[in-house]
Formats: sequence, C-alpha cells, structure tokens
Amino acid sequence: MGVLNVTPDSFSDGGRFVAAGAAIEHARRLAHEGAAIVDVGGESTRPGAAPVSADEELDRVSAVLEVIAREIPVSIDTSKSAVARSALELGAEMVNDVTALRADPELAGVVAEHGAYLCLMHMQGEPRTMQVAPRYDDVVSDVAAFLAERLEHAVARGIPEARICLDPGIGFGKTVEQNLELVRRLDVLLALGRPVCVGFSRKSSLGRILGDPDAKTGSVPASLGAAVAAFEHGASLLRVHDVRETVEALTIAAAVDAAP
Ligand code: HH2
Repeated sequence: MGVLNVTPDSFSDGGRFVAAGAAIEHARRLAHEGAAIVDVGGESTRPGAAPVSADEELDRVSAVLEVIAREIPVSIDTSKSAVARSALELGAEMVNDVTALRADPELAGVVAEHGAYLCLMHMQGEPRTMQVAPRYDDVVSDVAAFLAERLEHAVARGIPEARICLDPGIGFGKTVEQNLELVRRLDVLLALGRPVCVGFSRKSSLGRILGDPDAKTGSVPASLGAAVAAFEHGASLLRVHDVRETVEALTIAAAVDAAP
C-alpha cells in the first residue's frame, strides 16, 4: 500500500503533494513502482495534528481521486462518512479508518452500502494527545481485544468479514518498545483470522531506535528493515511511502522464503 498524503502537515511528506497535479503524478508513480493500492489521505494524523473539517478534507482529495480512482486501485484514509462516500463514488475501493469506525457512526453504513474493503486500525487516545502517556496492561492482548471487538462491530453493521483487514496502528499511542512488541508478536493479531496491515514507514520510532531521542521521522533504510520484519512476522499489507525500495526488499525476503 503506497501512501499519498494530500496534506500540508503530514509528518514525513507534508506539503509535497498538496497541488493536485503533483499528487496525481505521485499516485501514478507509486502504482507503477508496484503498489497494489494507493492510500490517499487529506487529514494528517501525526502526533499533535489538529483535526480538519469534512469540506476541507474533501477539497484536498477530490481533484486527485477524480483522476486516479478509476485508473489505479485506491484506498481513502479517512474517518468521515462524507469523505468516504465521495471517494467511493469516485471509484475508491477501500476505506482506511484510523479510528476503526469509532469517530463517525455513519461510516460503517457507507462502507457496507458500497461493498468496499475496510481497514480497522488501533489507536489509543486521539492524535492531539496520543503520545503523551500510552498505557496498556499488555499492549498486544489489549490491541487484539480492541481489534476483535471492532471486527465484530463492523460485521454486525453489514460489512462482510472477508472485506476487512486489521492494523495495530504503529505509533498511534504507543512507545517505541510497544511498537516493536506488536510486530514481534504479530501472530496474536493474525489469530483473529484477518489479514494484518502494518504501517511503520518513516515513523519516528525508527529514528529513535537508531539513537535520536527527538526523531520526528525514520529513514528509508530503517523503514525497509521494519517492512521486512513485519512481512516475516506475517503482515500481508505494508503501508509505505517508498514503494520501489520496499517492493525490492520484500521481493528478496519472499525469494528466500519461497520453496524451490
Ligand atoms: N499511519 C498513518 C496514517 N494512516 N493507516 C493505517 N491503516 N496504518 C497506519 O499505520 C497509518 C495509517 C500515519 O502516517 P502518514 O499518513 O504518513 O502521516 P500523517 O498521518 O501525518 O498524514
């Protein structure tokens, strides 16, 4: 899954793709480099980010979706039913909701009505404050219990289980060690029976592991290490900014695993 942030303030690529032309070109490039789907977002969820209105979010993504959503597979990274509805009408196939259907009670119905795919992600707290003091009894069991409950909720609202994937939400209310433990024990999430998506790409934990306690992002090589580790632990969707590099790294990891 290639990331396309049509935002002025995303943590790693904010401002680069605000102009529709640049965003369209980048989406095509991600697909060409091997992304199976391009995740288009109009609201930053980085720690401390301020929320935006549905109109503003739609304004940012519509011009891009109008051109690319019937050309390449697209997912819309939103928690708002109005944004999801427009995106699905423009041809998007999947809704990626970092609140796992908790922010907008109408979102589940929109996903069900359009027969769309859905990604349910775990987040503790909200972006403004989530990194202040994350607390868990056991991070992996707590995230698994949350995702199991959200999966049940989505299915009860008419979204077929076969259309849903789950995501531990790397960096969303988690310490560096908690992020690592979630990948290390990914089997606990896989036991829920759905494909697992991991988004470690360029996140600050990577820079912190490499020795910078104030890191705001992670490097490309660090992101590749995380992608390969997540793949080796069973993730089948990797949400990444650097598609070509990730495809190359994963192709080698998969070739090692392939039986002759
Ligand atoms: N991470 C971000 C945004 N959406 N969706 C899923 N399913 N999983 C993730 O890990 C995830 C996500 C944050 O990364 P990014 O989009 O690059 O930054 P920003 O939120 O600042 O736009």
